[in-house]
Amino acid sequence: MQVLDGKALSETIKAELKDEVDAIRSAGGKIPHLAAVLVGDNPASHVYVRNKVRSCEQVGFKSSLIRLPEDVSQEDLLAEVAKLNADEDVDGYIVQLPLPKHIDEDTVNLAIDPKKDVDGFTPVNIGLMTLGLPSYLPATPNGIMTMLERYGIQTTGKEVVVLGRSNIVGTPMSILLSRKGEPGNATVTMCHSRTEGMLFHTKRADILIAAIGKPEMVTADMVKEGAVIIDVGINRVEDASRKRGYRLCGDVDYNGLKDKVSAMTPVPGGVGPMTVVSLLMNTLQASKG
Ligand code: BQF
Repeated sequence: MQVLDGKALSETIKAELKDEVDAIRSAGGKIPHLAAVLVGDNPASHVYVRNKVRSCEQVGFKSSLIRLPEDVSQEDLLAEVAKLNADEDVDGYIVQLPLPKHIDEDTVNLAIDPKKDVDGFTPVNIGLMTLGLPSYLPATPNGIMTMLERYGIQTTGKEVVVLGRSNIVGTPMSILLSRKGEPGNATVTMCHSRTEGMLFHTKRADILIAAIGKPEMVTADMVKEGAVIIDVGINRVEDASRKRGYRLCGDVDYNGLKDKVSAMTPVPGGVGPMTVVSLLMNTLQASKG
């Protein structure tokens, strides 16, 4: 089995981005600037934002972190968003999800200037993507597309099964893989919590993409021999033997599948690092106007 090493690939792409930023700096051009808004104290969100800020440093981007308290009003958050829209030095920014329950994510999302929406979450960018027009692609699906491309995994004519229908992973992933082009041209089936007879679908998949958020839910009996497995899950499961008290595991039973499939992403070190690198690629694009 081939391990689809997202960590190593992300380092390769970051080195390429750094070369490009160095060239921009030498030419006196605009240094890409990513801002992140982090609301509250969700521990996972803190880790993710730290990963993003550190990655910016590695490639020579400027980054800004705006921290707001858990009990910030929606009005004050929207005021921060308006400030970032108006800040000419900020090329792109993200509002880290999830937001506290008293804040309406859709309202915040609609306030983000689509030109600075490097997460590709606003309706304008989702619409452009769906029409196959140039747009900022959502980070996780774009990271997976980059991974398929760089590893030379053909998708044309293949049966792809996507588990999960979220706005940020399952739905855009299905759209990207079914559109014209390579990667793309696949026959895509989307499964979700209301799918009946899931096994029928998963066993037919040449490429199985799991984005459901259930630890090790995909087991060997569910997959076809020689399939390619993309594990998007990042689940914290209790583990008393670890210093942190938990370990990360995917939506896929990696050890159970590794002798049956042809290629698979590990967790950690698979899709996660590719997600972060996609955000950097979008930010570079945003800085070029
Ligand atoms: C790794 C995310 C769910 C909900 C909101 C590297 C990341 C994760 C894992 C990371 C994620 C997941 C991010 C690894 C950003 C990916 O080595 O396996 C990087 O930082 N991610 C996010 O910002 O919001 C999320 C998952």
